[in-house]
Amino acid sequence: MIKRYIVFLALVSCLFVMMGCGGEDNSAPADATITIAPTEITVTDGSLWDVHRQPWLITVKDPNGIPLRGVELRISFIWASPDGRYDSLLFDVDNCDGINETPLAQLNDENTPVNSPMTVSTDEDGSYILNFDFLSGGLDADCDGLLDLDLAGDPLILEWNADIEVTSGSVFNSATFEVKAPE
Ligand SMILES: [Ca+2]
Ligand SMILES: [Ca+2]
Repeated sequence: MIKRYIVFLALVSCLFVMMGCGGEDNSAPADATITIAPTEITVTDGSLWDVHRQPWLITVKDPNGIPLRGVELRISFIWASPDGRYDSLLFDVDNCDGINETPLAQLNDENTPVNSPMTVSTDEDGSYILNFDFLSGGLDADCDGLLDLDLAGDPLILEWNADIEVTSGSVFNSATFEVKAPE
């Protein structure tokens, strides 16, 4: 008798866990809105290449503008490493020791690097701050501390772009990010 009671309790608590914490229940409702701030960033960088950080504020609200907390977000960025597609796209910008370890872009949960796509939850304000690291500037592959030049004598500057994509259930939004050389 006692055993059955324990089993029953275990079953009930499993149900509650599934209802309260189970995967899809934490997705944004279909009528919610995801905002990403800023909506667009263009970095113009002609200095020696380096890694920089850009925070993005992601917020989920219901149709009445009420922030939704505990909503699960899937954040992805195509150039973020490692994601299995661009593992070879690493750069040796730190000390020119011949070991490439800096990705073109990196998603971080606070200060912890996380693979793309990453899954996080909104806080009590319905928000999540993504720490996004990116590489910009001009190449110095020969490690002389000066911008490397192409055959025409122009500096070789990184230029790339992609969208930060945020999904929760059927709700989606994106923000554009671009790195370019000065005109
Ligand atoms: Ca290195
Ligand atoms: Ca150089």
